[in-house]
Amino acid sequence: MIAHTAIHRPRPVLTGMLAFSLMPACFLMPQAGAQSTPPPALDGSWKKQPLIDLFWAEGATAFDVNQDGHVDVIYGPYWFAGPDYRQRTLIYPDATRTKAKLEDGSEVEIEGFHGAKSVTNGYSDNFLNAAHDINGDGWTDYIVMGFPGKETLWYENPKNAAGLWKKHVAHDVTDSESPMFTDIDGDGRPDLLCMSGGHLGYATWDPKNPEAQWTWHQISPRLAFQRFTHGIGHGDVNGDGRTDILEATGWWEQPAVLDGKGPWKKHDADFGKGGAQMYATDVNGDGRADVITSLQAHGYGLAWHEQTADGGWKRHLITGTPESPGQTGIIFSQPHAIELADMNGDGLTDIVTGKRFWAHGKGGDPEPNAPAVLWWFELKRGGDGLASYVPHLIDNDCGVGTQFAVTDLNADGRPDVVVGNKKGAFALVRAGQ
Ligand SMILES: [Ca+2]
Ligand SMILES: [Ca+2]
Ligand SMILES: [Ca+2]
Ligand SMILES: [Ca+2]
Repeated sequence: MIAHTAIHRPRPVLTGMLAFSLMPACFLMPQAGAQSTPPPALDGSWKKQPLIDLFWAEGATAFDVNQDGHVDVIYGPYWFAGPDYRQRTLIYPDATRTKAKLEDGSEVEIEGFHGAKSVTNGYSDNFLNAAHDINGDGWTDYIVMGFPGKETLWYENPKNAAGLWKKHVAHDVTDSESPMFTDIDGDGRPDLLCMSGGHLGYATWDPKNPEAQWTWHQISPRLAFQRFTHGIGHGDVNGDGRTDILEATGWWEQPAVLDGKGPWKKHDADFGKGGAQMYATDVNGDGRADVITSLQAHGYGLAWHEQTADGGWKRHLITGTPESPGQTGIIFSQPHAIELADMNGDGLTDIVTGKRFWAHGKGGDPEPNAPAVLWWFELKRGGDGLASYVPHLIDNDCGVGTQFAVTDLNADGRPDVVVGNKKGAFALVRAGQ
């Protein structure tokens, strides 16, 4: 294994709004003209462990890479060995370097892509991650969805052998900003849900020939979908047992027979201007699937859309927009990554999301320098079709990228969170018993 040790370098100047974002929460006040609510003080219920402060990816994942019984964290070209994540080992080459200016005007070289540390905007080649044993050898492999419009790759777990992991191209044109890895066709294997060549669809691999490129199944006509299209998701919207596909302008109904002939039936709906990962799940317990999505990945608002008896949709705002505080009164911008998980073990599915840090740099999008919050929203059902969410702050200075992972890192039975973005990577572990 290739073990890396931390390299100490002079720190670049952290000026202006970045310095602001690093201030303790108690000093944070809303910026002039800003809408974001200042986050409350951290209550100690979560422990944050920064793993690296270099920008290599907008996502992260976690699985037991070396099969020692401890879940490991995977971020960009590295895996960090659990349970302390102090040893990092290379998966693919980490040769990218960028420059940052020091106070005296000199330049320093920084590992990775332009992000928080270089105070300059850039983009990585690794946007979203997933974990699955693709080749069926009993070892979990690492799936990398690259820059929007580029390849989806999978790196083959080397089963504790030394050296880089073998790279395989799964799908060459992965459009959409939130491709997902989930079972669409119901065969029990996850598929790559994305857009490609203007079509909505999914890619599957052949377990008998796992090294071959995956097969693309388009389910829509050629439309205006492109690499930077926002909002895509899945769930059984009509309760027929088959997974349907969601996007910002509606849902596509999976037919009874997947013969590849003709597009799936589209049902128009207004699920916002284009969010991130979208989910169909019954929020209020009335037996009908509802749709959870952010309304605009680079704007504001997290919402659930209640499916009414006539198949219509009623929007319930959970976090606010500049126009409305929403049910929780919590407002933050750039909800560009969303995961669902039962965070408190009560059997109801909660929402985890946060602010994408510097999606378009320190001057792009609304309030790029407001606190980089990470929240979970606890679902409460009131009966009679009522539902509401109770906000719980996880952290106020990590945010999200375009994907993150919710999984139990320390085997205490409670979900933890792994984040990768332009600030680096963080493990957020539920504290206490
Ligand atoms: Ca391990
Ligand atoms: Ca494998
Ligand atoms: Ca269905
Ligand atoms: Ca419902």
